[in-house]
Amino acid sequence: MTHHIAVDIGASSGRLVLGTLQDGKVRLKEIHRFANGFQERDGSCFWDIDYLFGEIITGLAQAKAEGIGQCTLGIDTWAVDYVLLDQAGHRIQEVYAYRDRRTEQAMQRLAEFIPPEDVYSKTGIQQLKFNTLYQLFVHDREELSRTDSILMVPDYLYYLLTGKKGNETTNASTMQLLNLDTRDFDIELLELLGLRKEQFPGLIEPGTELGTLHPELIEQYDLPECRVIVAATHDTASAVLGVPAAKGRHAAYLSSGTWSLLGVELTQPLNDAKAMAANYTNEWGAYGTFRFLKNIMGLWLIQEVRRLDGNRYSFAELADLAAAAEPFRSLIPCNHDRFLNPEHMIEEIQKACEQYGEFVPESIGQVARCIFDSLALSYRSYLEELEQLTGESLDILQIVGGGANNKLLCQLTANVLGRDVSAGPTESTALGNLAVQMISSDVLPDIAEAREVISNSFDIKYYKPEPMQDLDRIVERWSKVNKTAEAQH
Ligand code: ADP
Ligand code: LRH
Repeated sequence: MTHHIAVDIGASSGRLVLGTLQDGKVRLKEIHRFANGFQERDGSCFWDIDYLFGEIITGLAQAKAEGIGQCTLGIDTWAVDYVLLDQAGHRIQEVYAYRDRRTEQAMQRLAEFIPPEDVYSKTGIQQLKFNTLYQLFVHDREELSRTDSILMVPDYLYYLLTGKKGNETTNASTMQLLNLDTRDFDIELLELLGLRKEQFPGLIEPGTELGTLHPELIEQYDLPECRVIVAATHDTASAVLGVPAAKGRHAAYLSSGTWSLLGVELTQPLNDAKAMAANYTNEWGAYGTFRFLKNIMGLWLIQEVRRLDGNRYSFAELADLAAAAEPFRSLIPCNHDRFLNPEHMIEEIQKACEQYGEFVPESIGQVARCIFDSLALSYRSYLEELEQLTGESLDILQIVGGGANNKLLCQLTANVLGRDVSAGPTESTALGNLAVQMISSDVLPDIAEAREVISNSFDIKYYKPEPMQDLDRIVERWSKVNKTAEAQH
């Protein structure tokens, strides 16, 4: 039996998960879990990348202590953020977090040099002001000029572990710098940023065997001997690989964590004018796929509410408090930019309700309810849009990620969509990461088989839509709130 370890670091937490395949089922064991989050310093937002690396080492040492002498290893993290290395291979800067406010005007400023339509037809990537393209556009010129290598966060963690540099493709596509036709960096976009192609070590596909852990690390920290395999290093790419087989249904997925990523898997990009107008993305997937999806603000809203409330309640308790509050009393346009990184999320939600003529939630349960109701309504709008754009009717939404634990949100989603919802596995990202390792190690033949195995290995919950009498009126109110928000900003 081979052991495989997934390092999966999301914006809110990270874990090392041991995966093994036994009797046609994949078994998971969490070895180590740790908190993650960006810190604000002097008005800027940064990740603590050294802390994250330390937690990976702690987790690997724990695996060894639990008897894992040999394994394969893969890493995934959130997307778009990057690390600059100098010629000696040292980090030049602190790692900016994508919610940093320095890219506020970057999209408008870059549009003076290249029409957004051209960027979209080249890359197929949705316009988000924190895409690497915009972050690099506003990055300190002097730092960029002394940069030898530009790596994404997981590429950098791989480099620290193995000394090998590369730009893994699923995550590299979120830079908004890859050209769909050439399947390589777009030279015109690089020139606009004043960058040279040689500053990127080169694209590598998920499944590539990168090497082994530095022997000094193994010795110093007593780590297992790892064959290091390049996972689909963008967490959403791994999450979608880890979605269980849909067994004949026409399914969309919802990767529900800090973000809600709602979409379908395609084998060709869909970057026509309509997809651009709706701002859907075509992120590169493993095995020749594309994730045609929409970023929705997601559980970040409740994470912030919980934090500002002093972490008094667990997420499960917050869902219970929301369940006890009056439904659909306050609606917010939850995907509005104002919620990306407001000074104070609870006050921002209250202000939005006041501005859009909605009941202003006071208690934590009311605020949480407002978030979940609004998220469910946003899933409905985007699922309908997705059907229009792809021309495919979708009869089930497969929710994976931490949000699949939220029974209230899952049931609300089924009710508001009027369609079936499945929930789980919650660790689909680690599973997708492990699937690539298992395929690369010939333990599993391909991703179709991996998804069958995932589907047979976990207890997936199903939610049937319950009738909602006043749904039409609620949907109408929801679209009015969104239109008002758009008109005001
Ligand atoms: P990320 O990878 O982006 O850090 P996760 O996939 O780990 O996010 O999901 C974290 C989210 O899952 C939390 O913000 C929370 O809203 C939700 N969650 C986790 N456990 C529960 C639970 N028991 N009940 C309700 N929600 C939960
Ligand atoms: C989810 C995610 C998402 C990106 C965002 C930066 O963790 O990777 O796919 O858009 O973070």
